[in-house]
Amino acid sequence: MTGRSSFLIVANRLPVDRTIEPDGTASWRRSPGGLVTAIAPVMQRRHGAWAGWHGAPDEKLEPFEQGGMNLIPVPLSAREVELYYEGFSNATLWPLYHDVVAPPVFEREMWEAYREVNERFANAAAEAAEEGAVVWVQDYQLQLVPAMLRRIRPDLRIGFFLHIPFPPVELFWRLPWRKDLVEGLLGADLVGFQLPGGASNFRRLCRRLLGLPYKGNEIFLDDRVVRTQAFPISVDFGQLDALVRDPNIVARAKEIRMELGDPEHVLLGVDRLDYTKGIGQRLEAFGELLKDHRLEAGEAVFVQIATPSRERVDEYRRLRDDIELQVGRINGEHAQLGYQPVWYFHQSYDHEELAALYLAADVMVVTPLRDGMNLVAKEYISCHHDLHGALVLSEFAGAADELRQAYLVNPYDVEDVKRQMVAAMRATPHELARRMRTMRRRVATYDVDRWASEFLTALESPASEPSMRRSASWRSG
Ligand code: ADQ
Repeated sequence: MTGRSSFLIVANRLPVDRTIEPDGTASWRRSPGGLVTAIAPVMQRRHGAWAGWHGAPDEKLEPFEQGGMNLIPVPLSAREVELYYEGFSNATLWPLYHDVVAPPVFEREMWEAYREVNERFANAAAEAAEEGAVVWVQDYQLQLVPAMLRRIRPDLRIGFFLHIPFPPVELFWRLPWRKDLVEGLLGADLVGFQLPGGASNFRRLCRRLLGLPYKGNEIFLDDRVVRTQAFPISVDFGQLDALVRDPNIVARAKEIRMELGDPEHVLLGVDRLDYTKGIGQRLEAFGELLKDHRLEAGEAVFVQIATPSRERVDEYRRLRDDIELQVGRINGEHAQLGYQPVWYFHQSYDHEELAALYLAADVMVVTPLRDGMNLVAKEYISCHHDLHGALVLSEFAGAADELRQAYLVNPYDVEDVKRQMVAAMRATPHELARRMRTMRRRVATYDVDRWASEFLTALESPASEPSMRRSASWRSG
């Protein structure tokens, strides 16, 4: 790669995966996912670059080009993967930001590694960005980068987007390094959140922790203004909508239903195997419906796809064992020859197979205990131009703010989950179509392109003058 870039993404991972061919040669493939798709056109227009870890520890790679993107690999040692990634990011911040649904680990060694790795990302970005470039930092693994980067390169326009929830002040307060993290984020010109609630939690925290005044969306520092705002992320509606019209996908969806024994109702869950996703809660509800005979044997099957995730973190290993035990119990108690109630897959799928599964499912069950947004819910909606299909959705998923016509549930209330699952299965085609139509309109309008362009437009538009500070009230917002 030659030269510096006027537009730079900084994320924990590069948007490519390495595949090894049968003859042993390595090649890179663009990883699936909305973020890359949404940002790729901007990258091409602006000679953009992306800095991130390439996925293998203890390996230094030179910058390279792939699919029109300039990629800048940031190296991580095996120890840093353990302490910065599995440790501080996924054993400290992840549970803390998700309402402490698992106990967060507070270890100084992990924090030190997090700080050092964030410094490395900031240096890589500082080197790659041209004068006055726009730099967009992604997610909880890199919250110190905005301030570190501003210190080296005050000329840059820096944006940050948090993909997970930002917790209430009372929870964040527990973090021994709370001040460092907040100051890290305040290095950005714009801090984006999934929901207005996250943005307001952050503003309140800045006032309580650092005594900073704010007004509306703006936080006033001595010499600058930091804007905070919600930008609910979305999916590539057009691409999914076109995909499920492909006759091959339609045929595959039919085939899937036949392979499941052609039951009246196919219920589906698709998640990373994560304790925030409420997989156990929805299986419990389904198991009880069979036990109570509100569902007869053969009437409904539950397909749970659980993508392997963070398998070296203790909490995730325990979760996998728990879920697999639970699936075994339900099937043990309720299966009959020719009827298996729960089909569980601990595997990843390509997006064609996933689309066929969405199309095949009558009821999509999304029951996280806390989730920043949840793209699976929006993907399911995008796949149902037939206006068939119901979404059972947790009130604690960010997506519930937009998808009000879903069958909303409190995942902690098993009776509520059971009731709504049954309501979704028994709804008339007219009722399903009414709900689906409204939800599709929402996702089609607010797709991932719109998310990216609204964020970048806000980042590049000027904020208020710091002198506004005088009129900012300590109680406002
Ligand atoms: P995640 O916690 O990973 O994302 P989610 O938003 O549901 O959760 O995204 C998961 C993605 O992985 C979806 O696009 C889904 O299709 C895909 N996926 C899941 N299982 C799969 C499988 N078995 N095979 C292939 N693909 C699979 C975090 C936050 C979310 C937020 C997103 C984006 O936790 O709240 O919505 O970032 O900001």
